[in-house]
Amino acid sequence: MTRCGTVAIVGRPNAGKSTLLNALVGSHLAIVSPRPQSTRLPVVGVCTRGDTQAVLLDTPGLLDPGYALHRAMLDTVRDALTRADVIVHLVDGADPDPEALAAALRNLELTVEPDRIVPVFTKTDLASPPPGQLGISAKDNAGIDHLWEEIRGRLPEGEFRHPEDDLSTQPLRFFVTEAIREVAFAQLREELPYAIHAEVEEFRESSSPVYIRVTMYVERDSQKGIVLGKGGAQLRSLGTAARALLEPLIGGPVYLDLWVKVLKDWRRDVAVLRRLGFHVPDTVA
Ligand SMILES: Nc1nc2c(ncn2[C@@H]2O[C@H](COP(=O)(O)OP(=O)(O)OP(=O)(O)O)[C@@H](O)[C@H]2O)c(=O)[nH]1
Ligand SMILES: [Mg+2]
Repeated sequence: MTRCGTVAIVGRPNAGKSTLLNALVGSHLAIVSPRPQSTRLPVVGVCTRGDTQAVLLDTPGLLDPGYALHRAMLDTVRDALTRADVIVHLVDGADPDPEALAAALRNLELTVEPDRIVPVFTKTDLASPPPGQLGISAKDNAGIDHLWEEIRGRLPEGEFRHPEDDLSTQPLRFFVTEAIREVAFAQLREELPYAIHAEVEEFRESSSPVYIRVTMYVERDSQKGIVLGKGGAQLRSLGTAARALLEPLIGGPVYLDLWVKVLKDWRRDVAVLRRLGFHVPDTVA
């Protein structure tokens, strides 16, 4: 009998959640950044090994919500915690906070059976886990197989929900916007990457090269100037890097047509966030 179920990957910002999803799926699906709070929407990865299929949910970091977008981010964590058969709680080896999940569950007023939770210490190439604790290093590819066995043992028996070679259930246009955010984290400084939201306006898969038009929203005029750069140089550099990430995913040449627009203070504006497709609850608990 095969096993199949949903696995939520949760933990504080920067714990290594997206890196683990990519390691399990074997593809660079989720954006990774040395800076915290890079994941905003859950990324779904499908990992099929032998008789077992795990639908992995990479979630935004557990944080105290500061503004409306944070409430939407935490709401996606709530949803993942509620749906998951198994919860992998990543504790950042470089900055451990083993109580983060318990605190988040209390704040969200959720209860979870303890045997659904697998606590995992990350970045063991930088620091050793406490005795008896499962540790992984995505950098050295250490402990991943052991973690997979822990996950597998907790998944219910059942048919696979997805074809064995599927890597995700999300549309390519989602990964287009994520690639743009990833290069924004790599190239733009300070607060600016956090102020960016990308939307695909047009996606012509039948044209050659594949034509993709994307609007990058920023919060202020001054930010628009920085994203464009002198003579448009910064925007071109973002486009070149994003294209390099996307072409392997799309499987061919891409023409990426990037535009920048101001959407004033969008991260704090509940009505705008909802229009952009974020689910913003009125309160978190
Ligand atoms: N040394 C080391 N660094 C790691 C490891 N796993 C992840 N990192 C780094 O830690 C940083 C954060 O990784 P992410 O995967 O983006 O973390 P996250 O938990 O998804 O972060 P948010 O989405 O912002 O909550 C990146 O710079 C990664 O390269 C590891 O095993 N060893
Ligand atoms: Mg992440």
